[in-house]
Amino acid sequence: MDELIKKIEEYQKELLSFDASDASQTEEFRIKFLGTKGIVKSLMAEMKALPAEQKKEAGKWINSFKELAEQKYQEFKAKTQQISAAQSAEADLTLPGDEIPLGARHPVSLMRNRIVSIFRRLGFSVADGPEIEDDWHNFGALNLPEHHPARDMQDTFYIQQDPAVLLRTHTSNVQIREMEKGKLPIRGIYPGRVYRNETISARSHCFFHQVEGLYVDENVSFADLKQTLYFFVKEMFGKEARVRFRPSYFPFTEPSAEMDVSCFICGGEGCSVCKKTGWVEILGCGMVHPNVLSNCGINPEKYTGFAFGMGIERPAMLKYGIQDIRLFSENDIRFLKSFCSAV
Ligand code: 2U9
Repeated sequence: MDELIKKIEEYQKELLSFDASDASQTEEFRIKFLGTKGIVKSLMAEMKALPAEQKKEAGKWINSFKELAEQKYQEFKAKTQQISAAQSAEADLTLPGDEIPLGARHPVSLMRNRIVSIFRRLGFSVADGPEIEDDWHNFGALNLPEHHPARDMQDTFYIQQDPAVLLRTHTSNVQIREMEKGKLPIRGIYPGRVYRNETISARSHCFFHQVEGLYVDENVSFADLKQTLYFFVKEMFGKEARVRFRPSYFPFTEPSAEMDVSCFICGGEGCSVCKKTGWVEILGCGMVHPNVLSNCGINPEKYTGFAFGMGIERPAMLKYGIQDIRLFSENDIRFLKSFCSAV
């Protein structure tokens, strides 16, 4: 199975570097990738030899490779037809120009903008930081020392020459950098792209987007956290939305909780989105762990803070009825166009 996936990745590289500038190269591409003795057919044959429980996953990989090949083939066809039409029209300058396809705001951006604008109205300011990060700002400062078991849940991508350099697994590195500046109070909201070393499927990807928030000052309490999140939920999901907190554990907050909102599709009656529970989990939160404050040079005897974090793709998938997380990063204009009127 792993070998088959590796092979698909190699073929994908080859496919992406292929360029066809005339009809015969386009046909060469079709025969090589999509022909009866082509690569897609041979992958299908290889899949048949796999044990039954691996076939489904392998099928998904092959299908998305096939879709990519078909898309590329259509692109080459359109391009080479245009070139030959232009040549035969002998550059008639009176002909109308080529239409530039217009997309629309990406659903991840739509969702991020909505979340960020609600917190901005509460006085939170927006900040961003590096996606390529060091071990301390991504893990160490957040009370996740080396060999801490919670690191396994956030396995990431490292740079071979220097294992202290990695792709951030959350936007919390930005909060650490803000706190290190030593200017208090801090009331910020931190959207951005994050990475996890996970197998790509319809439900999870090796990168996704998050929004995290942080408020550090004297006398910040769990009541402030709850009131802030209540406001967020009412603005985001409407006045009738209800919330519930469940105790949880994160190394960087204590106490910690997860927050559910009454299902915004069925209103809590029970449907396929909330798996008949009436509730949808939307974020994790808690009071910033005193060790995290100390790690950033802030006196935990004097200051307290709350923090929260939420993914963007999942609520966007639920809200816009998107079935496969991979659609977000395929850059297919038909997908984007379906959000022309969305807000
Ligand atoms: C600092 C201190 C504390 C941020 C937090 C969560 C809980 C959380 C997940 C939601 C879905 C990540 O995208 S997800 O998988 N996040 O549950 N995040 S508390 O806590 C912080 C951050 C920074 C300095």
